[in-house]
Order: sequence, then C-alpha cells, then structure tokens
Amino acid sequence: MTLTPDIRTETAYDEMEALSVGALWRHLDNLFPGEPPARAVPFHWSYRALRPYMMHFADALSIEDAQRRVLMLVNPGMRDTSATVTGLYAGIQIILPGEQAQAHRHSANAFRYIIEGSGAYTTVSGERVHMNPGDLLLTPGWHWHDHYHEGEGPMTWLDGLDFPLVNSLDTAFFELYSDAAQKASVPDDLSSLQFIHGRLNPTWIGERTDASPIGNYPWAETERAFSAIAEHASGSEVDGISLEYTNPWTGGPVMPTMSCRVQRLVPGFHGVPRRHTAATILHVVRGEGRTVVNDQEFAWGEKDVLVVPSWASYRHVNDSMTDDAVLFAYSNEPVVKALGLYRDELV
Ligand code: 1HN
Repeated sequence: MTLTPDIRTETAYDEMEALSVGALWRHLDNLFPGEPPARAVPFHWSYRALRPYMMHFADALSIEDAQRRVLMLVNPGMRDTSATVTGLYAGIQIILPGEQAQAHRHSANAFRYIIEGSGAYTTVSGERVHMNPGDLLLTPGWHWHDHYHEGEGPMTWLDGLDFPLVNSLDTAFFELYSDAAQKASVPDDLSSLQFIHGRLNPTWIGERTDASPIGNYPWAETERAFSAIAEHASGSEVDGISLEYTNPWTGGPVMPTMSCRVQRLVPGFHGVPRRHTAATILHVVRGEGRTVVNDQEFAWGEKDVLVVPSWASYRHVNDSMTDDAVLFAYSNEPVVKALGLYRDELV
C-alpha cells in the first residue's frame, strides 16, 4: 500500500528542495557533529612578513581613500565571513603622522592593542585616549571613534572586533560621523584617570555599563601588576601568569562579547595542554616561543598573531631560560559562557 501514489523517493528530494525543505535524516551528522567541527583552522601570522605590506599601503593608499588602513587576518577556513576565528576578527592597522581616520560608529565592539609607535590618540565619545605600545584601548559598540596621529613615525596596532558574531546575528549597524573628527568634550584620558585604580570606583557615576567605561588600560599598569606578582605566584599551569582586564563595574570581561587577557610565560615555561570551547586570538607582546595546537607546532616571535579555534588543544612553551614571553589574548569566552556552551578539559 502507498499513502501518496504521486510521490517517488527518487525525485522527492529535488522536489522538496524546490519547496525549501530538507530531509533531516540526510544531514544529522553535519548538523550534530560528535564534537565541534574544525571550521576555523589553527593559524599563525608573522608580523615580519606583514610589515612590508603595511608600509607599502601606508605609502600607496591615502587614509581618506581607505577610511581605515588595515590588513585583515582572515582565517583560511572562514574566508566567507572575514573572521579570524569563530566570532572574532583581528587586523593590523597603520596610521602615519598627520593622518585623521574618519569618525564612525558600529554596533560591533572593538579594541586596539598598541604595537608600534606613539603620539596618536583615538577619540571615543568625545574623550581623547592616548596610545602607547602595550596599551589596550576600548571602543565598545555604538561609541563614536576616530583616530589622529600627532606624533612622529608610523603607528601600528592590533584591532580586535566581534563583527563576525554581530554579523552572524544580523545585528550590524554602521554610521559615519558628520565630521572627520570629533571634538574633545571631556579632559584627555579622563576615564583612565578616574577608573584605573581598580578597587576605587567613582561613586558619582550612575550608569553602570556592561562594557567597561575605561578608555585605556595602559601597559605601565600591566607591567606594575606583573612585577608586583613577580615570583609570588606560579600562575596557571596552562596559561602562566594570566591576568584578565576587567570592567570595574562588574569585575567581569571588558566587553560582553570579548575577554581580554595578558599572560606572562616565565623563562622555561612548559604549559600543560588544554582545550576549551572558547575561540582565542593571541598576539605576542614580547619574547619568542611556540604553541602546539592539536598536532601542529607554531613557532612565534614578537608581534605575531596566532589563533586557537574552539576545542583545539593548545600548549604554550617559552624555550628561553632567561627571557619572559608575554602574550595578549582575547577570546569569545563571555559569549560561550553566557549561553551555557563552555566546556574545557586537560588533554
Ligand atoms: C574599525 O572601525 C576600525 O575604528 C578598525 O579603527 C577595524 C574593522 C572592521 C570594521 C570596523 C577602527 C575595523 C573597523
């Protein structure tokens, strides 16, 4: 007996496709993999290899034409979204003396981790925030921001954004500001001056935002923390002396979608391997070392960038017996945790 004499299995799949219908039994393995599939691949970008291209375009392309002069670090497994790893993006931006990068805002959260040079500032919601190597500057979603370089020599920094996540949720908005630059409306570096002391929050500020109100977490503070901790803690056996930049209102990550950390790997550090479901981007602040991701070994040097996808095992090694290695790391851990999807294990 047949219930529907007009339907034949041989042609049914095509007919259903024309109706925008799929057969779950043919897709179960794809849709419900036993463990996270490797869409983002482990990858390493050498700063030394990128720098000539940055310098070339600093010469060949005006800031007005580019709006932002940035080399995107695109994961070979995620070319369709320009993501560096799941949910996250990294790029290297270069700005020359006298250049003004047009003011704009977007719903994506952003930060900059300063690599080379000094004398530039970014204006975020009317506050000029000055940049020096090793500083972490925040531009939370929908804050107007523009950059100006009043110093000498090129400046470069790592841009971190969550736009791959924002785009995947169809929540991307973008607007140009009416002028190239915002006018300063508060004293320079005000938010850092008011908040950076950590456990002393200004009581007169009413609005407690889920993104940190701090414009700049300066390298000088990071260095103070590392030297105060010195050898009094051995840190994490996986990540070394790993410190998280925090939102002073919550004690949590600096922005709702991205956790930013800085980690010191002492001379001779051999990390224990681990994997977790947060995707991570690492930038080498100083030193040299290697990271083994799954079965692949990546040797890294100063200013390089490296990605560890979700559920890839990783272990860090600092082979030097005399010098520290310092890594800046950011991840989508707050998103993964907020959704109850975080898992980790030593492997
Ligand atoms: C952006 O606004 C900046 O403000 C840098 O410097 C990189 C990448 C994608 C979208 C917006 C910046 C960006 C970006």
